[in-house]
Amino acid sequence: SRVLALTGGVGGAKLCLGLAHCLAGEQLCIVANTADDFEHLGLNICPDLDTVMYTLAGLSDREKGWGLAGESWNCLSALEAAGGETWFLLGDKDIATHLVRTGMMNAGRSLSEATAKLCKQLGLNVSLLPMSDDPVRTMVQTAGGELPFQEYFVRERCAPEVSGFRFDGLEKARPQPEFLRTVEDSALRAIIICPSNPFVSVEPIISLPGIREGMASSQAPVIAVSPIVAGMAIKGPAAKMMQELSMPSSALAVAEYYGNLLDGFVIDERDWAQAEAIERLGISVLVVPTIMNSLQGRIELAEQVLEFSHSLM
Ligand code: FO1
Ligand code: CA
Repeated sequence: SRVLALTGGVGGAKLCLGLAHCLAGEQLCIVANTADDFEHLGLNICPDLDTVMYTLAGLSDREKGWGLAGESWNCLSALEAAGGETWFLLGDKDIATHLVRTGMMNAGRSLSEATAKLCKQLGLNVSLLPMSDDPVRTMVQTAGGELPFQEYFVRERCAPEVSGFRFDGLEKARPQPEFLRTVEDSALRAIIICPSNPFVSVEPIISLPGIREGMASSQAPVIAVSPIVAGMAIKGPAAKMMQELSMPSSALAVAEYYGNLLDGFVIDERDWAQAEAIERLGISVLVVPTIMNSLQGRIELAEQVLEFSHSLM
């Protein structure tokens, strides 16, 4: 019996690491968002897959949460001197990942095959899957027009006011086959929505054809961990986006957004006062410390989420 975790980048990756410590490799299936992937300088770049992969391998940069620790930036400096685009920071070691993936995909292999190869090279034994092998691209709608996600996020530093999102390619994209099989697996133990951005990390994954339906009809409990604590996002623009979309930036608003997809919702102890209102939505609530600053914190939260899911079976 397996656990399925749906995740974006930095915040979600921390919980995935905790889950990987609590479960045997074959018991955990991690599915990462690929809607913030993009093609840049001829490379296929998959920020969320790489963030999860580097985090699980213990190689991620602690401070930034993305990229590799101990990185050097010689290529970026040379790129600048050569008049190339340098707004997206690519470290020398990270570039090797993009070269292997791009090479495989240009030779006709799928993103799943490239991801499996990269994970194997790092000695990972959990299954980390892209949500789809078909390209899906988040377009951020702003007053000044639509921006591809990385241009909004990195180049414009999330400054433009957001009015909505469009996931280019989503209707035609098929969920990754093992992902779909896992959602439909009658022996599935839990579906965990990691503390990632609900609008740009989780929404594309659960909107893939068949996934929302599969989650709703699964006998496995669906549990989300709130990415909003005390009105703020732990990382990234989730709280800013909620304000711009005229939603309160609260754990309750995240629970309302996911709605009846959820059986359980995990909120931080600082938000204990919202538990009652969330339970009135018909969603069970677990109140615990959710800030994962250490490996121990990540493992403890993962243990508590798994125990909670068991109680909801
Ligand atoms: N995030 C940034 O804020 N600035 C960057 O220059 C940047 C480069 C980068 C390179 C490789 C990679 O895997 C991730 C990178 N990220 C960078 C993070 C990335 O933009 C993610 O999409 C966000 O963390 C949101 O999930
Ligand atoms: Ca259910």
